[in-house]
Amino acid sequence: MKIISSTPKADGFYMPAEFAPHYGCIMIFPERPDSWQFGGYAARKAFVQVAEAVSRSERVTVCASQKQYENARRMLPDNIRVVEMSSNDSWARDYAPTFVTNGGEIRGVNWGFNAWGGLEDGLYFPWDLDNKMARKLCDLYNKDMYDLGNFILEGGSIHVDGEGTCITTEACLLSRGRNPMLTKAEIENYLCEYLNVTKVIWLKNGIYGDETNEHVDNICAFVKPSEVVLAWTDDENDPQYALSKSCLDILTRETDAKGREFTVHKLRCPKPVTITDEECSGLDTMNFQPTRTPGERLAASYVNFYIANGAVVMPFFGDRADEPARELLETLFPEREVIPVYARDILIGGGNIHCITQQIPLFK
Ligand code: KQY
Repeated sequence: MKIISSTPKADGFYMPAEFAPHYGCIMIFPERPDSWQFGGYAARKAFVQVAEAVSRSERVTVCASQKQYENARRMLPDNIRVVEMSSNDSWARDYAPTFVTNGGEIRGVNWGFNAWGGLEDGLYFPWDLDNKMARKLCDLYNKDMYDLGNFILEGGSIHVDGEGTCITTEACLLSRGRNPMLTKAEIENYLCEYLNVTKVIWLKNGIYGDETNEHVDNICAFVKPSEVVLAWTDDENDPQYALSKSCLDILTRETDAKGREFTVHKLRCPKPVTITDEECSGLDTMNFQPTRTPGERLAASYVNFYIANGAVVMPFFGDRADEPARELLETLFPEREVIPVYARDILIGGGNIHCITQQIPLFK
């Protein structure tokens, strides 16, 4: 394994779309008691269901701390590899490597990670163990790595079509806690060089109340080139409406890197999901402060699904919108099985199924 000082674009490597074939998937076992209620017991069960669903069609590796190793090994089926690795929390999407390919070989990209905003508006401190994971995982998989540790970016803040287009949000990438010394054009240039894209679509916002500064992976996702799903509500009085409508307007007037117009499928959100008193009582405090308050709205969206080789693993919330969302994804992914996982216990941590998974593209 070596660190490469050029860029993926210079070397003919690019980030493939999530719907392209995978070698496997990386996840991290949850345990942090100020993220996951009641010590993470229910979250671990939900993570196991996600891992099991993904493992039906691709290799899954779950990283677990020394403390949780035994639990992870006992709870996960034998076909899932468990590797002891320390982290601060469990968001593989955000700090496992972003893998790029040249159609044969793959390499990792290490972005800097500062817990979604560092000391400005980050969500925990420290984040040093998370920030080392991309390197450790490139070592584990014996893949060379581009090191862009001085540029803050989480994997959940980008989506690509594998054909030159990246979608992101201004709310996140231009936030003060990430790269305040860089202009929008400089940030875009990093995306073009390290994802090897030629067009970046800047949505303004994401999901209302999304504590990541509104990651794109909760609001909009490619289902194929020039075709996306967009989290939607028909309720004009819901603060989500204006955010989703603004995304729709941008996607309607934009074209992708190949000049194609977008087909946008509205994926209607569940009715607002709020955290209960009981759930809050199960969360540890952080610096003597509660991490959630009873009644707080959580950033629930069906767009936060993971596309595995043979499946789409999607969140269910116990809402009337669950089944229509499943039906739409079944129509859009006719060759994959849509597998729902009841994901409230993941949502309480601040993300969902896409946020806790990171795909590794197929390599030769
Ligand atoms: O990518 C994500 N959605 C992670 C959110 C982390 C929140 C920490 N509580």
